[in-house]
This record gives sequence, structure tokens and C-alpha cells, in this order.
Amino acid sequence: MDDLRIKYIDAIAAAADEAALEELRLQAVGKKGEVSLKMRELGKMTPEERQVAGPALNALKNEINSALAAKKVALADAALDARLATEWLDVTLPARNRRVGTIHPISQVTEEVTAIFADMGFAVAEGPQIETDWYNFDALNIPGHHPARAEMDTFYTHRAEGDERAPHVLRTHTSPVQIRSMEKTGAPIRIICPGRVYRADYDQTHTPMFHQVEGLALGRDISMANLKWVLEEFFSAFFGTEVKTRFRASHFPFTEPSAEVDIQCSWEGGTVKVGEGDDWLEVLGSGMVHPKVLEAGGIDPNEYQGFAFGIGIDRLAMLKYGIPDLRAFFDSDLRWLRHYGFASLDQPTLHGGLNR
Ligand code: 2NL
Repeated sequence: MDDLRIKYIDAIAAAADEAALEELRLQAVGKKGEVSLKMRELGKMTPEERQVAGPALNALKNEINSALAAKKVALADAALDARLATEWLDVTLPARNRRVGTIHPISQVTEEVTAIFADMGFAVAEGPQIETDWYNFDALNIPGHHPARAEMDTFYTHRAEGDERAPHVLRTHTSPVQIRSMEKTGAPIRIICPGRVYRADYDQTHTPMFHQVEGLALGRDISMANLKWVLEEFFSAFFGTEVKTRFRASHFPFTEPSAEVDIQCSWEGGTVKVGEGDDWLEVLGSGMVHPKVLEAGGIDPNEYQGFAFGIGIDRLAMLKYGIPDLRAFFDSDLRWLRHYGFASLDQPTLHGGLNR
């Protein structure tokens, strides 16, 4: 028994891992282990021999089991120590610098425009960028033969062969959003509709996708005078200086009368400055909503009237922030975005004001 004790206690102490330990357990105290076999021999002994050998074998079995359990804990401890030694982290190391993204000038200007009109009681409305030709054209009193409908200006979606329905279009202005709003809420209404619009045109000053904000105000006695005040208020707030406007008679199918609006500017050394000098810059189209358009929106033109206007957001951004090339807006060039982009905390909010 002493030989067995020495053999197993030494072997357990020397075991390299849990597998070796399990092997030893089976050899010593498993069903066919050496200690178990010895216990089976108890039956052949005299009662006197058994009285001595029995408790001694039991004690040996307990001693081996305890040694196995203690070694198991010691091996687990050692394994954890080894892992901790290789997987340590220096939590005091300074973090690596990560570049912070910037707000695109178009997003910035959209927020600025929204905040200014919100101050004047205009809500923001949005709608689909893929429209039916009814919302994009017919409802706006743009007849089938109008040049704005010509294939070259409008992107049409594809219809399956034999499908005779008119194709959908990528909206060429955000006016359809205003028709949908009229249908939904009726008059009176005061909304602006900023968003992406699409025209098949690409050169120095045109991109096939660009951004527009349209405005609509309908009531019982809203007039061109209200339009002029709202626009001057807007441009002065947007450019941060008093801006005079000039209305020139024009024509749009969806307004009558119609006016193109210029803002006061100066040209010096090839750069425009808004709100000074005695030059003029054309920036938007506007007018009194055509009775047919009111009807298309489900509004009785004998009860309600009002103004609408459309401005290019990209153009506004170029003017305010001195960005020379329109096409660079959509190149996703990181150097350009870092140069012309805005810190996210400079975004105007309704509660934070315009940050000017
Ligand atoms: C331009 C011209 C304009 C409108 C847009 C509009 C919308 C409805 C009814 C009537 Cl629902 N009008 N929008 C009106 C006049 C001009 O935009 O040259 N924008 C850059």
C-alpha cells in the first residue's frame, strides 16, 4: 500500500495537464484501477486482516482523490496565469487618433434653410423620389408637349414589354411633395420641401442629381407681398446681412403670375458677395399657385390662394460658403469633404439657433 501511495502521489504531482491527471485517476481509483482491485481482494482475507486493510485502503483512495482534486485546481490556476501573461493589455496606453467625419455642405445648408423657415411657421414635408408622371407633371399643369417632359430632361423607369402604363419618373422637382401635402392636409398650409431631384443634364453647372427646396403657403388672402417679405427675411437670415430682392416677371406652368427673383450682390476680383453692391444674381423662381394646380391638390381655388417658390440648395451652398465647382459636391473626395465640411456641433437646431 505504501508503494501504491508513493507511486500515485508522485505521479499526480508530476502530471503535466488535465488529460494526464484523468489517466492517473483511471489507473488508480477507476473501476479497474489498482486501488479498486486491491479492495476486491478484501473478500479473500480473514476478518482480522480485513479490519486493518479495509480502512487503510479507504484512506488511500481518499488521499489519492484529494490529491487529484488539488492538482486539478493547481493546473487550472497555472493555465490562467499563462493566459494572463500572454493576453495582457496596457490600459494606460493613449488611444489612437481617429479622424472625425464632417457634415456635407448640402446637409448643413438644408438644416440652415429648414431652421429659418421653421421660425416663420413652415413645416418640412418629404415624399418619394420616384414619382408617377401625374404628380410630377400633370398635377403641376405641365402638359404632355411641354419641353420639361422631353426625354432628354427626365429620367424614366423601365416598364416590362407589353406594359402600356406610363413609366414612373425620377422627380424633376420637389413640387410633387407639395401636391401630396395639399391632398393630405388641405389648406391653410405652410410647408417647405427640401430634397433630391433629377434631370438628365451634366456639364460645368449641372449634375444629374441636385437639391432643391420648394416652399408653399396657402391661405384665404396670401399674396405676392407676403412672398416678397418671406423671401427677403429668408435671404437676410441665411446670408447674415440685409439682402434686397428684385422680382422679374417670368413664366412657369404651375404659377400665375410668376416671378424670377434676383438677390443683390457685388462682383469684385471674380468673387460674388451677397447683400452689397448693385449687381443682381438670379436665385429662384416663384409665383402665385395656378388655380389648376390647387384643384389638382384637392383645394378650391375660389376659397384659397397662395405663393410657391423653388430654390437650388447646391447653388445656395456655393454662394454662402464660396465653393467654386458644383461637380465636386458629389465626388466624395475626402480632402474636399474635410475642407468644406462642417463640424457636427455647428449644425443649426431649432433650440440652438443658427450658430451664426
Ligand atoms: C425654379 C422654379 C418654382 C414652384 C417652383 C410650385 C409648386 C407647387 C405649385 C406651384 Cl405645388 N409652384 N413650385 C413655383 C415656382 C417656381 O421653381 O426655377 N426653381 C429653381
